[in-house]
Amino acid sequence: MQTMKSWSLPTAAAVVAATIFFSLSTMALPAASAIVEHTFVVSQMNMTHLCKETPVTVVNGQIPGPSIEVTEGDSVTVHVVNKSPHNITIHWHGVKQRRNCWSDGVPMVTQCPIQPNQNFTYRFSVAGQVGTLWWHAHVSCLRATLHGAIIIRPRLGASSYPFPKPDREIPFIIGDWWAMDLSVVARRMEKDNFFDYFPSASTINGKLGDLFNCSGVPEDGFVLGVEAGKSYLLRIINTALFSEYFLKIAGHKFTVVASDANYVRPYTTDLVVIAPGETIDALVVADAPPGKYYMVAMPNQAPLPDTQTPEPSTRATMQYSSSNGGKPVAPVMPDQHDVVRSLYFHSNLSSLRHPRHPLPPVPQQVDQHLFITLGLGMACRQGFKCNRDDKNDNMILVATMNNISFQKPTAPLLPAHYYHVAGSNRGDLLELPDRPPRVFNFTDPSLIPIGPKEKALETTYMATLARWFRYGSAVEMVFQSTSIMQGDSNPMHLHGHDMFVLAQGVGNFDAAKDRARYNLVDPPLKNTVVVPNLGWVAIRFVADNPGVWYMHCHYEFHLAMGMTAVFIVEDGPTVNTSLPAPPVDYPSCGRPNRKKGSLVPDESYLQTREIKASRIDGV
Ligand SMILES: *[C@@H]1O[C@H](CO)[C@@H](O)[C@H](O)[C@H]1NC(C)=O
Ligand SMILES: *[C@@H]1O[C@H](CO)[C@@H](O)[C@H](O)[C@H]1NC(C)=O
Ligand SMILES: *[C@@H]1O[C@H](CO)[C@@H](O)[C@H](O)[C@H]1NC(C)=O
Ligand SMILES: *[C@@H]1O[C@H](CO)[C@@H](O)[C@H](O)[C@H]1NC(C)=O
Ligand SMILES: *[C@@H]1O[C@H](CO)[C@@H](O)[C@H](O)[C@H]1NC(C)=O
Ligand SMILES: *[C@@H]1O[C@H](CO)[C@@H](O)[C@H](O)[C@H]1NC(C)=O
Ligand SMILES: *[C@@H]1O[C@H](CO)[C@@H](O)[C@H](O)[C@H]1NC(C)=O
Ligand SMILES: CC(=O)N[C@H]1CO[C@H](CO)[C@@H](O)[C@@H]1O
Ligand SMILES: [Cu+2]
Repeated sequence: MQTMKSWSLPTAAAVVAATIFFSLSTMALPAASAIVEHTFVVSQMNMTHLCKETPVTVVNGQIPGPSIEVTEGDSVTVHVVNKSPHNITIHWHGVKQRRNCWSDGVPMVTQCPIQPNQNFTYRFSVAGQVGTLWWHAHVSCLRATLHGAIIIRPRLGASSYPFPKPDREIPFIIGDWWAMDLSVVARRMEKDNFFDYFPSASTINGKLGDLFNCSGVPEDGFVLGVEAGKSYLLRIINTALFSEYFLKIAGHKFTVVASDANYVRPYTTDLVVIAPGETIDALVVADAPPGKYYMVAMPNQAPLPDTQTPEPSTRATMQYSSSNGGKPVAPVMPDQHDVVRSLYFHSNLSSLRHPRHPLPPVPQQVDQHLFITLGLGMACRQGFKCNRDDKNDNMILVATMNNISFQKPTAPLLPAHYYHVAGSNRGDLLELPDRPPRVFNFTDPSLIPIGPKEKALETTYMATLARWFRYGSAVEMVFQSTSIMQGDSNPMHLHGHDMFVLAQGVGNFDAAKDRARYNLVDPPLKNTVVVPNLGWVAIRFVADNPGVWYMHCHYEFHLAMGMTAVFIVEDGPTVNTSLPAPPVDYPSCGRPNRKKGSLVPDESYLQTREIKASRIDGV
């Protein structure tokens, strides 16, 4: 049940596809590249679930929002028209945005937000990428209702998939439903770093399913109609704010064939585990006795003594065309605390090297090593003196990387960096250190409960945390989850780059022992890597995309609480390895501020543009 305002545009009408023919001399392309154009009208409307009318912010009146379906090499143009009362940006999650950081959609990092009644047009290419990605608002909490799939098909058609061609392809979006105004939750979270709200339901393709009801009337559920013997490619996306999910289908197995728009060696399992930010493409063959089968998505939960959060499961139904009535069969789900299954699932992924799908080489030499601890801490609000035991409100709970919590900049960093505005240069922001300031038993569970042991470590502080990388550097990062006040996993997402996942494990990373386990042959390539509960993961990536890139945990509360840094990749030596100028309708915000040391960019944009240009030409 939902009520909607008139802003809902028929999706088809909002999509215009124009085709540009390239005259490439060397190879005949099977189909020409296109410009795929969408208009996203962001608006506020009311939806009713669980007997409660709730204000939601949506694109084109729908949850999930429209899918962007393109072919590898196409260009995408999305006109965002903000008719909502909120500041909005849209992030194209996993799209590499090569030399196009301007369209990455992170407020106060890559752009000023699109303010109410303003428009901005995002333009980007999906060259060199195939598979399932997604888009979402990069504004606190609103991504729960502002998201949709990005589906990139191979230029050579479905017969070029490195797995049997499926009969149908189905987006399968797992999300959460909040029976409350998320903009209110977001304000509360931003102001106090206080989080005491939980999702009311989980959803599949926007539907709550029959585990939920309003006065006994079950909620609508997603039904996947299948024909016996046919195969289905599920493009699974986790858009939820809070949880990693276990997904099972009674009587069926998955063959995982891709993740984060990178093919993986086909891996057959009865359980998919997917964290917020990840995508998993899995083939499901309708090879069970014709009938009805539940597809259950269950949020997992950190084991005790960690705080437990109420997060409900949801289910869809796989229904054979030849089935005649009867109750659906339910799968046997793992224990919700059995989080080691996430480690197993993710450890079983490896990349697929194939002549038709070349992959970049795994960096064998490393220029920079980072060891990054992830955890919680207590910080004092700026300008206050704090004492934890005073119980004053100035000591706030924050999330950290190497014992520093990210403080949001007050003006966007990317234009400041591009135009060399005072305050944005190296030395003006706090550099993310190579390693944490203290070595302790990072994963000791006795640090989870609040008490004297944990208090000795919890003090931390806030700063705008950045790390600079020379163009082309090969970077190794080990993310280590810690147990201060909680033992959560952390799905870490890097913008603008994919990361090779070399190894992962539980406990403390032990360089001597664990480096020997690195997979340098066929590690999976991901934009979001899951750092296991009280465990670690080691990745490598090449910093070859100039710009200012967000790197953060994809759990919304960790993100809002500061488990974030920006990675600043410097320009390379040539024009085609440097960031070009911003787009013409690039939004601006705030009054110009020329104070030295301020991060606020100003009108010197235009004057310094020439300096920038000559710097590029001069090298
Ligand atoms: C949503 O419901 C509220 C309360 O009933 C109402 O004031 C508001 O106008 C509604 N909004 C829309 C967009 O219909
Ligand atoms: C935004 O786009 C809409 C629809 O194309 C248009 O009607 C409106 O004038 C634009 N607003 C601004 C501020 O450009
Ligand atoms: C792969 O998954 C299986 C089944 O869950 C598990 O037993 C095995 O340990 C996993 N492999 C790795 C390397 O974790
Ligand atoms: C860390 O703590 C855990 C749990 O108490 C313990 O099993 C482990 O041996 C400790 N590790 C180190 C390096 O002290
Ligand atoms: C973080 O830094 C503060 C201040 O230097 C220190 O008191 C605290 O123990 C550190 N905590 C961790 C986890 O490193
Ligand atoms: C940049 O251009 C040069 C010369 O045209 C070419 O050799 C090089 O491969 C290009 N580099 C990238 C990263 O596109
Ligand atoms: C929206 O963004 C502008 C520009 O940064 C800012 O001044 C304003 O306070 C923001 N509004 C809200 C509701 O956050
Ligand atoms: C929101 C709502 O009406 N929930 C109801 C679902 O059904 C159970 C029992 O069947 C009720 O207890 C809930 O109140
Ligand atoms: Cu996290």
